[in-house]
Amino acid sequence: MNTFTSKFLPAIVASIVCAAAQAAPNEVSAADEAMATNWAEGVDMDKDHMVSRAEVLAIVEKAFAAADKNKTGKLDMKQLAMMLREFDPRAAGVRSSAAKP
Ligand SMILES: [Ca+2]
Repeated sequence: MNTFTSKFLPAIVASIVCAAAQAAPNEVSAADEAMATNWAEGVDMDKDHMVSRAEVLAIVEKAFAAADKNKTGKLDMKQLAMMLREFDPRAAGVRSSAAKP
């Protein structure tokens, strides 16, 4: 696991599941499942109806690259906030723009 993955992946995964976990941490509602299905639509590149680690990492890398406007390989807090917002369905709509093919 590279530095980018080890530093950002846990925060991004937490961001993705945060909205659902706030209401009922041990249950997945139909709305939560619909949100995940909608988000996965742009992430599931091989269309096997599963989201692999590689597919998630590809989306994270794409979102990082989009947020790193000055191409330094690092994000300041504003850039990081913009990137994380891409994964928060409450802020960016049900489907993340980072997840769009
Ligand atoms: Ca897949």
